[in-house]
Amino acid sequence: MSTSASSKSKSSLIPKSHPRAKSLLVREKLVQGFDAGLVAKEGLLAQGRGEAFDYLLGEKTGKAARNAIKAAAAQLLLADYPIISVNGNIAALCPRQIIRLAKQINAKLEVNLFYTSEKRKKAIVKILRENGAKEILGIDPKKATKLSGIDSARRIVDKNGIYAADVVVVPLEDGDRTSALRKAGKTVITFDLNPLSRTSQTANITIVDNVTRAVDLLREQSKKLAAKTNQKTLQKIIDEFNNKKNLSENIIQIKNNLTRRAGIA
Ligand code: PTJ
Repeated sequence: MSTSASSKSKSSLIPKSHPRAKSLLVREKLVQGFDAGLVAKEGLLAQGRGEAFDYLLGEKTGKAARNAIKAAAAQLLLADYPIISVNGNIAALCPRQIIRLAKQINAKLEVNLFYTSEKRKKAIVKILRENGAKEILGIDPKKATKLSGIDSARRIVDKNGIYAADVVVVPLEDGDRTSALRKAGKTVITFDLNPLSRTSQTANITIVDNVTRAVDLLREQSKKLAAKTNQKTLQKIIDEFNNKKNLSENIIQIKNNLTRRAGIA
């Protein structure tokens, strides 16, 4: 990724020994992604919101998130035509990981932006290609069509991509499209650190975890299940998963962390 000298030097200003080095380095990825034209200004704010929830969750993948990852892996393995939607934040934070996930589950990638701009789309396509993506949907105007029930630019989808998909992965999403996708009969899987967001509450499967941790975990889980699980067992994993219950468990995890930190447990 081409980055400005200033953001490069800022990464090198974070000492490895800093107690919050990991989180600060992820933040720098976003800043570098912004400088490289991948991330919308609003994407920086979204990251800040995510960081706050990650802090409350303990900055690790909890049990509830692991269960959601397992259900998502089963759902993706049973999908006929899965698509992963890529926005600016994903392109900046984990381009290689998202491409590896797509390969593992045989899914296609579609660039779909909320704050749409041709220039940013081109930068995102470039970074995906540099990281090994062969086929990228959502960039050919001749293949564009509209998803009904949504007013934002996210309504423009690829006829051969999200429009045709049965399962759609929408990381860091806004609630409107999740709801429109559900109404269009699609199964929606999201990554969202905020268990209270409309997206989290509307998706079929919400992975309440940082994409920088969870994308690789989802790929590993998909590989594991693909190797030794039959269709009936995969369906059982999905049937036993309850998104509302899983979100409650994440909220309880936050509550327990806060109680412990307050010294009242
Ligand atoms: O690139 P674009 O134009 O498509 O725009 C992308 C953003 C992210 C700006 C857009 O989708 C947006 O405005 O999203 P929201 O409504 O701010 O929602 C983002 C959600 O993702 C919030 O609930 C955050 O808590 C959550 N989030 C932020 N960073 C992460 C995250 N979830 C998982 N991992 C993260 N790293």
